Amino acid sequence: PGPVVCIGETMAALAPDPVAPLDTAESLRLDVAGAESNVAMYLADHGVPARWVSALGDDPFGRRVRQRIAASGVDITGVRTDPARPTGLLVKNPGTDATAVHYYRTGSAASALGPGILDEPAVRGAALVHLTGITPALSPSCRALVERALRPGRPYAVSFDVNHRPALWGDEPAAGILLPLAARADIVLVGLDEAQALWGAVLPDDAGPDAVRALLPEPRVLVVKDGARAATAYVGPDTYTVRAPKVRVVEPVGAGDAFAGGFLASLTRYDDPVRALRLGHLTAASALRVTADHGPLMPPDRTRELLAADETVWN
Ligand code: KDG
Repeated sequence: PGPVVCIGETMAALAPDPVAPLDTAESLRLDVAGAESNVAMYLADHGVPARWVSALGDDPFGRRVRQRIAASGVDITGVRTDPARPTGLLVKNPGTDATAVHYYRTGSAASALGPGILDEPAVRGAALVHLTGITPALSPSCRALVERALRPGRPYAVSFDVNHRPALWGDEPAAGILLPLAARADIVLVGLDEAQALWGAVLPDDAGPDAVRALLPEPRVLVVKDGARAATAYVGPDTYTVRAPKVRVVEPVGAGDAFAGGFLASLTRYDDPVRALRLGHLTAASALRVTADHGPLMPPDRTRELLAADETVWN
């Protein structure tokens, strides 16, 4: 089979180091951030051929992003350089409860991507195309790209992580745009709290994973992640739930992408859904243990041991 092709924007990311609010921080750490390239990196970590397709500015941040993602073993031959537009930037502002994210990405190189990218050789051979709900919020051309990738009769399967980023949508009704897009994907990943916040108006109060499946019956595979508790996979008529292992959380950003990387890596090897959920959880733990979006996987023999172990040893 062809590679998994992850399409979406990746930015330079700045975060206070040591952790402090931006008001008082004296130094910032430079990293990269992008949901889809995070998934590509975790896929590559698991030995699954992964390609990241996007656009970057002809600038130092763009070169930094390129180098970082290529160094992770991801094929970046499908990444364009746009000399007319900059690479996007994300700045993290740690607060007492949560970290606020500030975007400087309007008019970025990636925001000018459009449906034409799907005709590029980098996408044509894909077995699976991975997209997120971030891309349709970036620009009309990016939304058209996602719409076209999900067209009926497409030559690849599509996985779609809902990834609702309220800061990107402003007054636009994200709920009504993301639901029909998700409904057309083959594999959908969504957080339970994310689904409740986004689709609360059409979900029952205290909706659980089953209510989310009732809202999204179309995708062959739907994964509803209930934070630190569990994740449930609906595969056709069958349901599988796997508890999450206990993890000492350093910073949660990137964990959803890591989960997707582990889950999809397992699915591409035709593993059963329980094993795929387990690899999702174990990969998420790698992101939870670090401040960056991407953290190192545990040693392969430890992963094998935990995948084979009874769930009770996880907690
Ligand atoms: O999933 C983590 C992402 O939120 C982060 O890497 C940045 O892609 C990003 C975005 O658009 O918020």
